[in-house]
Amino acid sequence: MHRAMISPSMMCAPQWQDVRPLLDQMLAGGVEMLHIDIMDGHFVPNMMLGTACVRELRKLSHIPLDLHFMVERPEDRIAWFDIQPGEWVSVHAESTCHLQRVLARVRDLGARPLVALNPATPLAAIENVLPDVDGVMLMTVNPGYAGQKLIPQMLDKIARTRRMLDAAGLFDLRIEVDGNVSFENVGAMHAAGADIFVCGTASLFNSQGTFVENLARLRGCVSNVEKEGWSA
Ligand code: S6P
Ligand code: MG
Repeated sequence: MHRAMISPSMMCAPQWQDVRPLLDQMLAGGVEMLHIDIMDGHFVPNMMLGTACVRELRKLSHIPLDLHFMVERPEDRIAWFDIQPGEWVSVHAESTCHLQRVLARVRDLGARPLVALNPATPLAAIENVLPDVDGVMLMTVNPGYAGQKLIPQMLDKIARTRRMLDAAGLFDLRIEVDGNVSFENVGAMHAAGADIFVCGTASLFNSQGTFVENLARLRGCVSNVEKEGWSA
């Protein structure tokens, strides 16, 4: 089991007018990356976040960005975002017929390519690009919105993905999960093999606690699984 990494979903952050204090709390809490949802209104029925926002976040923080492209023709759009070495970049298998080419371009930029899958897309769609990626990003809800419920069969999909990677000897590849990573779900997701957690309204930006409280609670949930295993 890889050590868990936390990727706060910035589209869920309530403090956009002045994001600096939140970024300071993220840095102090050891947040590993910042999840940026890029939606074009075509691949998904929603639009956000844009190039200006990405540029601004890079100026304000050195935490690596975790860019999630939910766009048609990512081969034409990726250049707009001036991807930096060390950033994580998810490209959906469903979004382009030139998937391998786009992932290779991300790698050429010194970034870390992840291949992303919608809930209904079978794992067979990615078997030929596994040598080209640093991990697999599994949507555990249908992409487009925050605040949705986990699609239950995604837990088994996480476990099947881990088995597929291990069977291919790709032990270092990570599995990112995105959608309803709640305090209740994160343990089962981690036990199934996920190790990068995109956290939005279900946990880090849940109004039951402050960001700092929610981050501590989330780290507690994952470290329990790492120490003691998981029992539902
Ligand atoms: C949704 C997007 C996600 C959301 C995240 C929200 O299409 O890709 O990254 O921001 O899933 O999290 P939550 O906790 O509200 O489900
Ligand atoms: Mg996302």
